[in-house]
Amino acid sequence: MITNKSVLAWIDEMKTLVNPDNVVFIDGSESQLEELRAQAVKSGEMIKLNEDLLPGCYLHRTAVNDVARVEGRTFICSKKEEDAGPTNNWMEPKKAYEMLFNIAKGSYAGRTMYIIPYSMGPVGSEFSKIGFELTDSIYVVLNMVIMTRVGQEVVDALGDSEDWIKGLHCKCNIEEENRYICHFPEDNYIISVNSGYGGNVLLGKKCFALRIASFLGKNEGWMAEHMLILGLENPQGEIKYIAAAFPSACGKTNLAMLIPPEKYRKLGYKVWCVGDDIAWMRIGSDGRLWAVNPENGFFGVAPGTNENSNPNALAATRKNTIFTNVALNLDNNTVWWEGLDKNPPKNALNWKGEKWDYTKYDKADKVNTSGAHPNSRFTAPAVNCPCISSEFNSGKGVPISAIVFGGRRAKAAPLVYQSRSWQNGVFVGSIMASETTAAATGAVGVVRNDPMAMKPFCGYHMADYFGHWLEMGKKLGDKAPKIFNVNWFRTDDEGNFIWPGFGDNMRVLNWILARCEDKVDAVETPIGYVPNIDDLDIEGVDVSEETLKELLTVDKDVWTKETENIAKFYEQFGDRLPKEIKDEFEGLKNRLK
Ligand code: GTP
Ligand code: SPV
Ligand code: MN
Repeated sequence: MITNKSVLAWIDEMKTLVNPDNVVFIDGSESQLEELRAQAVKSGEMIKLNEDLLPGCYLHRTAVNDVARVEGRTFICSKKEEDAGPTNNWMEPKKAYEMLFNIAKGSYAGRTMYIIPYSMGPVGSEFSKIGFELTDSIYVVLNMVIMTRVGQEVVDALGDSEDWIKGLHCKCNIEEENRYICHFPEDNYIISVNSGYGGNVLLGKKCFALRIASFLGKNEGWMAEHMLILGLENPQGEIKYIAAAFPSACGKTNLAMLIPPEKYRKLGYKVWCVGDDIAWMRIGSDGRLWAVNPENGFFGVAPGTNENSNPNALAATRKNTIFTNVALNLDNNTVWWEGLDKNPPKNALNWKGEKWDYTKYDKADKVNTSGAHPNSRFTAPAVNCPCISSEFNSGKGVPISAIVFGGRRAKAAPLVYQSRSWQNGVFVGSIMASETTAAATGAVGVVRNDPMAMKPFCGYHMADYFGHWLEMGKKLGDKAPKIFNVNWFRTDDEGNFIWPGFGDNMRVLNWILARCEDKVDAVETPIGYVPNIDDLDIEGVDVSEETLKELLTVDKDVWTKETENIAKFYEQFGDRLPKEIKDEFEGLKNRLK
C-alpha cells in the first residue's frame, strides 16, 4: 500500500491519462507473482518451460520489430539542447511530454496498470535510489522483479520522501514509428512507449541506473557507469576488486563470472561476481572509490553462453529465469541458442515462433536463419550465480583497485595497456571505439566511438561527463584506481580471434593487479604501458610467443590513423572538451611522432 502523497498524486494523474481497466500494486509476494505467471501463460505472453529441467523458467518472444535497444529513438529531454550534448538525441521537454502523453492517452484501455515500486541497490542502503514504474506488461513486471528489488519494503523505505524516479511504460501497439524512449533528467522522469524489449522497457536498468543516474551522479559527486564489478581472490585469500566498462555485448557478463584456468584454480585463485552491467561508484570515508551493483539480476546475452565459455552464467539460468527470443526445443520443452552446444534441436521453433530448420543456418543472415535471435537474452536472479560475491548485497559496496576499459577491435588496441595517470586514463576511456553488436538496432560490426562504453547511456553532455571523470580523479588523488584498457578481440588476417579469451582473461587481470601493487615492470609505448613479454603468463594456452608479441604490439601507423578518427570525434565537442583531454591528445600525438 502506498501513502506517499507525491507518489499517489502522480499515479492518479497517470491513471486518468492511460485509462486502465484495473490497477494492481506489485507487493513482491510470491503468491501474486505466481498468479501473474499463470495469467501470462494463459494469454500466451509467456511459455512455461520443462519444470523438471528448468524449474520456474519461462520463454517470451518479443515482436519481431522489437528485439534490441533503439538508440535512434532514445532522447534526452533536457531544457537546453546543449545540455544533452552532440552524442544524444534531444527533444524539447514540453514538446516531448505533449507527444508522449498523446501516444499514452487511453492506451491502457482493456488492460491492467501494474505499479512497480523498486529499489536500485539494496533496499534502504545509502547508495540506493527508488523508482516507480507503471506498466501494462506482465513480462515487464516479472523481469523487474528479477532485475531490481521490488515490493512493499521499497515503499516503506521511501516513506514520505519526494526523492524518487517516475517511470511510465506503455506497450501501446508496439509500433516502430511511434517508439520513443525519453528521459527528463531535470524532472527525474522516464517515459517509454511502443516497445516491449528489455533495455527499452525495464526502466530501472539503462534508463534510470545509467541515463538518469549519470546526471544525478554528476550533480551529486558520484559515478554511474556501464561496468561489471568483480573480485579476484588470490591464494592468500585477499580479494581485490576491478570495475570494467565494455560496450554492449562485448564481454562484461563473461568477465564478471570467469572461471580461472585450471592452473590458477589449483593455486586457489577465484573470481567473485558483484555485478555484470552497471556500477554506481562513490568516494568512501577512507578516500577510496567504492562500487555497488544497483541491480538484482542479470539480463545477459544468451548466444555464446555455454558450459565452457561461462558455466556460472549458464548455471544461473537453470531455474527461475525468463528467456527472451531464444529457440524452443519442442521435444523436451527446453530452450536453445547458438553456441549453447553442438546439438541444435531437430524439432524446434525459432525465436519468432516459426518451425525452424537448423541446417539452413547462414552466418551472413543470422537474424532470419538462426534459432535464437543474436540479441536473445536471459533474465536470471543474481542469487542463482554460483560465484556471486558475498558483498553483493552490501550497501557499502566494494573498494575498486583498477578500472578497465575495453572493446571489440580487430586491430588497433593491444591485449592490454595501462594508462599513464588518471587524467591519461580518462583520455583512454574517451577514445574508446568498438565494433557495433546486435544489442542495439542497426548495422553490426562497424567501428564507432563509444567513450567509456557510455555513448548510448550518458544522460548529459559527453564533454561534461569527461570533465566529471577528471573531477573525480582530483578528489581521489593518490587513492584513485589505476586505469587500463583491454581488447580480447584482436584477429588474424582471416578474422579469427588470436587471444583465447574467457577464463584465460584472468591472466591479464593478474598482470593488471600486479601493476596496481607495483609488483611488475612494463614497457612504455606511445599509448601507455604494455606488459613485458615474460610477465604475461601464457603457460597452458594455445598462444605462441609470436602471437603474444603481436597481441602486445602498438603499431605507430595504425595509431597515427587512429588520431585522425579521434580528432574527428572530438570536433563535435568544440570548446566544451576539457583542456586536460586536449592536452592528453596532444601528448599522444607527440609521442607518436
Ligand atoms: P551487455 O549485456 O549487452 O551489456 O553485454 P556484455 O558486455 O555483458 O557482453 P557478454 O559478456 O554477454 O558477451 C557478449 C558476447 O561476447 C558473447 O557472445 C560472448 O560469447 C562474447 N565474448 C565474451 N567474452 C569474450 C572473450 O573473452 N573472447 C571472445 N572471443 N568473445 C567473448
Ligand atoms: C546492453 O545493451 O548494454 C544491455 C542490454 O545490457 S539492454 O538492457 O537491453 O540494454
Ligand atoms: Mn549493458
